Amino acid sequence: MKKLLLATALSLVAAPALAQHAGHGMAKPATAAAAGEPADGEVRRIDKARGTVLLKHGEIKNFMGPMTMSFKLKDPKMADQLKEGDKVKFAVEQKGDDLIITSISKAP
Ligand SMILES: [Cu+2]
Repeated sequence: MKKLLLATALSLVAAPALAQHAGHGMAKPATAAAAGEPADGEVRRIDKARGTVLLKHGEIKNFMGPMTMSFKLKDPKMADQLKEGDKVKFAVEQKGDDLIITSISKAP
C-alpha cells in the first residue's frame, strides 16, 4: 500500500512538467491563423547546424504566453544576422507540429 501511494505522488509531481510544454497551443488549427503576428524576443542560443534558435519570447497574441523555447528557422541563413543576447522582433508560422520563424530582425 505504501508503495502504491508513493507512485501516485510521483506521477502527480511529474505531470505538470509535461503538461507545461503540451500547453503550447500546438495542434490547435483555430489558433494557427493568429500566429503571423510579430512578437518580441531575445536570442538565447543559436544552433546553425540545426537551423534553430532558442528564444525567450513575450506573448504571441492568441497563440502562446511568454516563455523560453526553441524555434526552427524557415531559412537557416536567417541565423547569420543574429547573435546571442540580441533583442528581436519575429513572426511564427505553424507547419504541422513545427513552429517556424518566417521572419526575424533585430529590434530597434
Ligand atoms: Cu513559446
